[in-house]
Amino acid sequence: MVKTKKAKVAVVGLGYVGLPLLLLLSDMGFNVAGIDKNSKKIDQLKKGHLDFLKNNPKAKRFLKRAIKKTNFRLSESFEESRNCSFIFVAVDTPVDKTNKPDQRNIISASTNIGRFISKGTIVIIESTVAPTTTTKIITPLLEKFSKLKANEDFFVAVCSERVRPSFDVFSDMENFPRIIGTSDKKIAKTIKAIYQMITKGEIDIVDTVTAEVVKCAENSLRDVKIAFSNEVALLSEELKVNVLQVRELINKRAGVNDMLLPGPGVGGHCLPKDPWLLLSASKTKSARLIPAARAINDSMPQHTFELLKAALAENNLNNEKITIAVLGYSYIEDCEDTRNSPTQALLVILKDKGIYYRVHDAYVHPFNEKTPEEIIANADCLILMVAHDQYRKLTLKTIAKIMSHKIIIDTRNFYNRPEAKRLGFTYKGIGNV
Ligand code: SAJ
Repeated sequence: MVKTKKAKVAVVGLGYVGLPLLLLLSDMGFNVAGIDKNSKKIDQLKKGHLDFLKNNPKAKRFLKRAIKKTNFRLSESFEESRNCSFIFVAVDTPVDKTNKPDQRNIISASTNIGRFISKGTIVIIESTVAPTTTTKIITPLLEKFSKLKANEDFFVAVCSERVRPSFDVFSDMENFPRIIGTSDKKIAKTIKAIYQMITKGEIDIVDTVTAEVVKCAENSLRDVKIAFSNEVALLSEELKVNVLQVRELINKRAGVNDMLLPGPGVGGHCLPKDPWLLLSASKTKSARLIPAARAINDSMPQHTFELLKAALAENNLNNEKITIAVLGYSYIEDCEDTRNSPTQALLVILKDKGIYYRVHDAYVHPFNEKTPEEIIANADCLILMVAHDQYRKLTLKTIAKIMSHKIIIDTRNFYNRPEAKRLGFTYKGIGNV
């Protein structure tokens, strides 16, 4: 059993995964060091200020308690990672413009950890990495800069995070099952012991590459499932059937949530990149389904614009002098995270076509400065991009009264189409026109 009070642990990368992990470990009594290259972030945290977790009561409570402790340290220096029992690596692992893994953060973290690592330390990669990254990139760098031997002097394992930025990160962390990838069976028991202190979920132990494939493939599967729904939605529009009814009847069959929801695109920090991390490990480049799914999902903002164009034409309106009210900027409902948001892609298209738009999103500055009603008032078309709960308070009746033209592009099938029709709207939902 790991002795929490004594065990010194470090978390490298204090983002969406690393910061909650650091706060959780500190609250569990570990002697923790948080390391991040962003000095502003370090200073803010030392003052007890949170940014993306500012609305999370547990995070606020944990940080308030932690900064009073002597065994809670925050630093830009990897000096703090000396003599640790565990070092968790949670740096972000983006892909570049050509969808190739951008390994700079992982390389820099591995190099710096290597410089200070001591015998007995276990390095755990929580970042989602392309398969074989741990064995081919991370471990060799740790050996090179430490002059120590992996699986003798120090150990490396993969345990990719499974938190959802749009849910309570701590409940995910404390309940989700985890998959540990390690090449050393004896060390597996120790790593399992620490994760059993973190999560009530089941813990599986596999080899490193299998663990890396599982994490990338589970998000690739979700991306493919969403692309399937988007493709059926496009077909439904052509056949004038309601994709939501199709989905409901399909899922009713076996009571499983087989078919996901169509939408205006796939945002966030996981699904747009993890499929490319998975495929980057393939040297034969034979993959066709996963890239096709990515292309379908990335085409949905353009499809949203096509629906807008059709709706404007039906009302003898064209691009000049119209005002579009866009509801929702974040990538997912009731969340402030805007990474890869489909609305960002749509606004690029509107701007390119010279179409004037106003945006509302209560979670995202500066789109939270006006009320939804103010953004919608006198607009010619409303595009609902994110199903924020607050929009449920805005009835179609109210919307009908304040718009100049009654046109709705509903990318989340958020509104009731028959009611919209009764109120005289031109209504186009994705897969439900
Ligand atoms: N989306 C759809 N249709 C759907 C579901 C999602 O268009 O039916 C869109 C969302 O609007 C969003 C994007 O896809 O723009 C991603 O949504 P997501 O529900 O997959 O949420 P994420 O990106 O936070 O995904 C995370 C992932 N978790 C981790 O990587 C640890 C993913 O593995 C989870 O399955 C997912 O949360 C979840 O289950 O909520």
